[in-house]
Amino acid sequence: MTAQILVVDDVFANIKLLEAKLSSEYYDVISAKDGFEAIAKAKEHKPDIILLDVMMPGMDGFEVCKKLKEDFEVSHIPIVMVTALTDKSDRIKGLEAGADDFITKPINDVALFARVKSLVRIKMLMDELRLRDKTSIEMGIKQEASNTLLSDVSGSRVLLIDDDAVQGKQIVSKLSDTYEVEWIQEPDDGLARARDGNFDLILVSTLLTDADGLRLASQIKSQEELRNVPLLVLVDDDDKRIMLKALEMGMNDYMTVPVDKNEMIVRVRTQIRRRKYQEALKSQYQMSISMAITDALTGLYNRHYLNTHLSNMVKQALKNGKHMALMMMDMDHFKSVNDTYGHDAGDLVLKQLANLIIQQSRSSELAARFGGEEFVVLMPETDPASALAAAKRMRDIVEATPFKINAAGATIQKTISIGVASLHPDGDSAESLLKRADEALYEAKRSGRNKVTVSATLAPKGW
Ligand code: GH3
Ligand code: MG
Ligand code: MG
Repeated sequence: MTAQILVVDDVFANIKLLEAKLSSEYYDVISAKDGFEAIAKAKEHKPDIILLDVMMPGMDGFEVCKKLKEDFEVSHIPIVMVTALTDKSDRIKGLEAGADDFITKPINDVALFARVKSLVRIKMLMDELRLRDKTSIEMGIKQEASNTLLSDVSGSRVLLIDDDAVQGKQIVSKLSDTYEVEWIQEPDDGLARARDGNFDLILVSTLLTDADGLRLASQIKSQEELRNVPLLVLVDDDDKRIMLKALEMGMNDYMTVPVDKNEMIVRVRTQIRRRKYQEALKSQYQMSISMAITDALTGLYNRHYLNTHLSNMVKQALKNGKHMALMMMDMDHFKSVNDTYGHDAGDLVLKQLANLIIQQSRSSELAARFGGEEFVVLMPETDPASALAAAKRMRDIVEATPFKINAAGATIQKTISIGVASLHPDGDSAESLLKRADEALYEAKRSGRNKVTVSATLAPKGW
């Protein structure tokens, strides 16, 4: 996943510092030295995130933020305000101006990367949702874009697990204006409640007296039905080790206690919005089933939808200077399933393969049945190396999965061949991208099957 970040600061040394930090994590950085330049560059480059200094001469960060949020062209770009550590009123003003998150100077790397990563992820889902809306509107199966409504998350359900009576009460009071909060003081009850309560977000303290909060958080996160429920942990301000560990363990973000009210509101909001976008993508898919754009046997998108959406995705990626990739896969010796076990067994195998593909794909990816036993996955914002890794994972999973061939539960082993192609920044198109993937797939078959091959012609830098 690659992302472009606009860094705005009037002090050149600060820009350089952030540029060095962010580049080391492979973000693409552009910069602006004042508010006017920031607005101009935001409109020109449409970055994925803006890191905005508050204190700047001429136009301060609040005013820049407000102007950007009022401008339809750029209002969807998440803004992180870089504020002074001491000044709480900055955060209130930032919130009023529409900021999506805050970080304080001097900048702590863990905080910086956590915020940027969360926001890049949500931006990516949002972009894909907007694109699918566009495709659906073009295909005449939808009247207007719906996702603008999703930014309102008030009334969402939050579960707080914290045994500290004073701290818990403060957090509940800070969040209750906006969210419906349930507070569990007994950590032992936390897991069961998390499972049953249908929450939009879960907050777990890592400062529990008699229990290991991080372990509890990780137990919650590992429940299949809670996998997509955002989980934030409360950590001690000085405990960098726990912050890092929490993020490594897959928690969505952390907040340091005592928690600033405004910071908490935005951070909770960001995570709930991410979940809502994921759900919107899912429900769009559900809707698509009744719209004749999915394939009847497998339930995946059909070739017609794929073609329309691919062409939009390619245009968007070229316009924004983004990576994108696709994989085309085909089951090896599928005909022999039909010949040996009958056509119904073949159908059953195809359905199971489609389910595997869905399970393996991320919410922003789009899986389609391209033809008979051929499938395509579109991967927005995916660089060539990640696309190759995803294809290899898919190949491995298929090889390791027994496919049922009848109701009695008899199974067979199958493999797939995959061709991967990545978008080239100049002169590429949906047609040529598909063609290269198809050629790579052919090569994978020719070289013995159960293989992943990357398209050689027009391979972008990095191969
Ligand atoms: P290869 O490894 O070269 O891909 O060999 P293969 O046997 O998988 O490929 P081939 O293209 O020779 O055969 C594909 C077969 O898939 C032929 C066709 O009858 C069958 N097929 C296509 N669509 C369906 C379907 O919806 N259901 C079933 N059961 N079979 C299908
Ligand atoms: Mg085949
Ligand atoms: Mg085939």
